[in-house]
Amino acid sequence: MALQRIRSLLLLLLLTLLGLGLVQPSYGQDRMYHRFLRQHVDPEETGGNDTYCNLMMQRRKMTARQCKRFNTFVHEDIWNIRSICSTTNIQCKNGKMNCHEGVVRVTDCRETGSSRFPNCRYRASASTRHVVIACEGDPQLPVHFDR
Ligand code: PAX
Repeated sequence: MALQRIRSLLLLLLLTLLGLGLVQPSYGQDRMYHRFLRQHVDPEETGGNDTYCNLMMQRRKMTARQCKRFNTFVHEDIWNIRSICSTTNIQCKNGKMNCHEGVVRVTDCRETGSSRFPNCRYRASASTRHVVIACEGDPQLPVHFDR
């Protein structure tokens, strides 16, 4: 009985702290990190051709509701990508100062003019280029592909 009361009080305390914003659930950041992984990280492939983009944009669920117009896949180990988060902070397109830049191997997939949902079609462009990503949390994790 006493144990049950303590449990209820602890639950109430946790809900109060959450309500006051004193305890931050890491769920949001975790969700964004996993979305970043799904949309932008493909260490296995070197990509580079239209077939790759057509397949990967579908496989990574960026053509389910509409054709995402532009998306970059980074062909580096996740640890290399995460290490970009520890470089100097620079300004993101939205003005926030949590962006970082690095040079990585990528495939940029751009929707073609004749592409029509649900038959999304892409043109690939493979390169090694500067990218800018936004990072958040502790540890710092990539959450957004800026440019
Ligand atoms: P996103 O949707 O813009 O951002 P994307 O990779 O799916 O990214 P929600 O909850 O959805 O609103 N965001 C940020 N979080 C933290 N810190 C900063 N600075 C920040 N800026 C944005 C994913 C989430 O990150 C949040 C943002 O609000 C989202 O959270 O690019 C359009 C898409 O093209 C990709 C990247 C974008 O999709 P645009 O036109 O807005 O710049 N993309 C773009 C790409 O893959 N490669 C590229 O080279 C470029 C230029």
